[in-house]
Amino acid sequence: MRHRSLVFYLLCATFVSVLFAALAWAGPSNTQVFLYERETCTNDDPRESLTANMDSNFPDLTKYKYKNGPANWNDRISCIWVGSNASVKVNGDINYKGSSTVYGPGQHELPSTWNKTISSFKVRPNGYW
Ligand SMILES: [Ca+2]
Repeated sequence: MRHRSLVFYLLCATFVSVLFAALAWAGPSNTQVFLYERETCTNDDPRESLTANMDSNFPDLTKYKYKNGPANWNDRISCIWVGSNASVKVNGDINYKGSSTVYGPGQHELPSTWNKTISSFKVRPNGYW
């Protein structure tokens, strides 16, 4: 029984590892946007990215905790992966103020002018703006 339990736990551990690897590599659905701290639209920990759904509004990223700790998502986003039917409008300041730009479908490693400056954003259908 003891041996059987060990095999069972090893199989479970393998399954969970594969599942996490698959989740880490999966991109957003057609109507989602993933926003990453890293410059390459990747993460090791799901808490290192934000998921935003179609028609969602994020007026103040200071209110979204980063990794459930004291830090937040304000001025932290470096890469944006937009689903094929979505677009995202980002602003440099909270409440959709400051300069803005729109990113359509695909992966966007943010240029220096936008890297770690986003403080608010909205998700809408591609072509909305
Ligand atoms: Ca900002």
